[in-house]
Amino acid sequence: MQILVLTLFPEMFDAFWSHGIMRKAVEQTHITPAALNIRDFARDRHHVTDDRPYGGGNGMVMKPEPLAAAIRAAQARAPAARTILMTPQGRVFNQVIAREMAALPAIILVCGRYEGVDDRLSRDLITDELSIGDYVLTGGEVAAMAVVDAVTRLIPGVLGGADSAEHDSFSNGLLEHPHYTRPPVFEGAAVPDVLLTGHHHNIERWRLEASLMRTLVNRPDLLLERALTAEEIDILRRWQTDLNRLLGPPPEPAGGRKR
Ligand code: 4FV
Repeated sequence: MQILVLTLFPEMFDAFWSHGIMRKAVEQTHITPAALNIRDFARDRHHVTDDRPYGGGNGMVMKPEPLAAAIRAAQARAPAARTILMTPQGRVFNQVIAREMAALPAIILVCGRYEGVDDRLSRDLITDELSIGDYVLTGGEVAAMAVVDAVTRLIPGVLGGADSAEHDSFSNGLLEHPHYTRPPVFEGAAVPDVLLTGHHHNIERWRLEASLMRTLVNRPDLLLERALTAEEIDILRRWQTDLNRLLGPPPEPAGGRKR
């Protein structure tokens, strides 16, 4: 995958591309990344890339001309690319989007700074707007790195067999089960026995129950977004029975929905 990042701080990506799985992905040409400096596309003597906002208000806005020139240069280098603006106004990035993007031949990521970029850029140069979450960053670079990291590890061949993405959080729409490694007892806390049995079916069952419980407690919204498997319903029903035994049957909600 060709990855072009447009930013005022290309040096921020030097370290990002040259460590760990990102570095291996570059060396094995699973990704061919480059960071372009938007300031190089500002034609005026002082290479100005920002200006005061029309309508007044605090802060500065990124000027359209240098950004448009930078985007067109990037699109000329990667004609098949999706051009993605990192912005809090975008679609909230998640594992499903990451999986979709991992199949693309090329992406161009536009990193804003200041209060944001002139909105006229989104008209015909930007194909997608992505947000990494409902909070405001000082720049789009950290968001772009999060997207590149999550997408690159899903490109076939990037993650070796050992650390495949199959069992990822969210790969089945649930939070991941807990992980343990040696020592078997750490500061008095033992590893769950079943994990030491080598009994794969029982281990898979334990991991599914642990994922379900974690998701039920930490992210019940995720459970409402997906269909439950027969095995998951079986587990939840058993917990429901245990809870009913503990609490007694729930009072009949007036006209409530029965599963
Ligand atoms: C952001 C986000 C984000 C907004 C103004 C950069 C900042 C500044 N990008 N997901 N959340 N961007 O906060 O992607 O230009």
